[in-house]
Amino acid sequence: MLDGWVPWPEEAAQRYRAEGFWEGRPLDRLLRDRAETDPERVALVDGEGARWTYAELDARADRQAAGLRRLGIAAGDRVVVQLPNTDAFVVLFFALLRAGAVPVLTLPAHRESELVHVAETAGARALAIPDTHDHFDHRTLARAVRKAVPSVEHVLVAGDAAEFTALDGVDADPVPLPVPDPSDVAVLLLSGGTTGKPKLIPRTHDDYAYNVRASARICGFDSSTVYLVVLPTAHNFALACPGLLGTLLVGGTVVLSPTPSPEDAFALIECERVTVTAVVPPIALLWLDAVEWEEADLSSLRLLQVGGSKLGAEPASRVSPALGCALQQVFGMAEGLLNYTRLDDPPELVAHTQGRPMSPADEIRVVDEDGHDVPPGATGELLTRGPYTLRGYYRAPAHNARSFTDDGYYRTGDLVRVLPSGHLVVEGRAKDQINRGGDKISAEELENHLLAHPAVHDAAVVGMPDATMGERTCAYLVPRGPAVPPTQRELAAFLTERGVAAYKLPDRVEVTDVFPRTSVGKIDKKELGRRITALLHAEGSGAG
Ligand code: OOB
Repeated sequence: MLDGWVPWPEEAAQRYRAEGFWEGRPLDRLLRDRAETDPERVALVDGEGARWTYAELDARADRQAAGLRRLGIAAGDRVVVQLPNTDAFVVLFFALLRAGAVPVLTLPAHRESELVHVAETAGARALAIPDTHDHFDHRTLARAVRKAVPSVEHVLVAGDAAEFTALDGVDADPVPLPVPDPSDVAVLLLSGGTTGKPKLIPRTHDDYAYNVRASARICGFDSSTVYLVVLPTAHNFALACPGLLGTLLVGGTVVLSPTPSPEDAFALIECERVTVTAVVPPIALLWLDAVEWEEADLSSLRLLQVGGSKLGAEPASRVSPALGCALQQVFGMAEGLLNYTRLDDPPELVAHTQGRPMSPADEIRVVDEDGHDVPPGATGELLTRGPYTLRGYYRAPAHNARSFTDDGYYRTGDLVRVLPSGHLVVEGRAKDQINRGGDKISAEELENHLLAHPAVHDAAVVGMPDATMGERTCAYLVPRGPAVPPTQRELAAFLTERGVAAYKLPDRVEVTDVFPRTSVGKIDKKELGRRITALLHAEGSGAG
């Protein structure tokens, strides 16, 4: 058993097994099963049109698993994976599971600040990267991570490996490998974070396999499903809701899009006859516009899943007419709980709600600031526990004490109300996080970086309304003494130098002499939010 994570209490675990939510099978079996029943079907197509059958994908994963073991990667070792939407990701993911190692999934956009923290927290043995991606050399990043985190012995590179190990070369004749305990951690996902640094989310074989299986059922996935991966493969939504894994589970075909741009995605939808894909709202909005000028044939598309941040009812109602497919709203989180609008829900519910819990075993509560249940239909913070929702972050006892109730409910930080049908409407957020079109930014994490700037005395990061992204990031600064406050451009350069991911750079910087304070002396972020919203309105931009 991996140490440092919080398993479900034995009583709950027994119930989840007895009721069939947990099947006691390792996660990699979903690929093996299909390789046995449908070896010649196409499992995977990449952005360049290269194709792999189930048998080929399965064999590649076996050979790489054996190679990883030969390298010295042992059962229980954590391996930080930062790969874009390529076959290398899919092969490595299954190879690591088969080697008994635990993939730690990071986004291609993450930089030194995030990767060092993640590798350190995970005590990672290895790091897997592309050579370059999106005009960035990940080998330079790997050198910095290795220097800062000595436990990282191996750097595995997809492409030109320089002084590191080429992933392509990590192959060996398959060897029998020990079967992992299905109740143990299979994968560590990254949380959006609300405090200093991102947290790691342990997902077990049992719980993640259930996540995938139940999602695939609700979303009507079957062997005719052709799923386009548009979001990063490492994101829970694209990976397992039902995503890439849900498609492989049912013997469908996964198509990898290198980017979410309408040019790339629409061409692949037409060419591969894609039936379903998942996007965040800003991409949905972009696609709704792009169908006006892009000529592609999207007639194969049956379902567009939208989630990650709130989709407005107006754009929601435009999806079906414009794209000729059904819409599904998905309100999910890497921590677990998934809410889906159902394929047979009336259009009203699909346009106006963020879905209802996936599992009959999901327990939800909506509470006020004192932790008391609100009356039915009233807005409050969503708490949840269930067969695929974590009971604690990895190696984070102090944070866990705040993020969970004594009886194991996860405090989502999301403000919701529940309709009589059981559907949830997301009304806002109680957590100190900015949701920039699905990308989550911890205000505290960014503030800590800003406070390191010599000309910054104090910093407060708030969201500002934005028509496309839902919200963007505004950094309020109090300059240090007579120092000239940094401009937005200078700050961007400073934060980039510190290894902060580009999506976290403030979209706007406002300078003030003093911060408004609450009655207990905390920075009044609600007031700062009101100020920036008023300013945007005065300027005639923003919320739209
Ligand atoms: C997904 O996962 P994360 O871990 O990046 O972010 C989770 C948070 C939620 O707590 C909520 O604040 C927000 O993202 N969120 C939504 C939403 N979907 C997620 N807020 C409003 N409306 C929605 N539909 O974002 C994620 C994971 C799996 C499936 C889908 C999304």
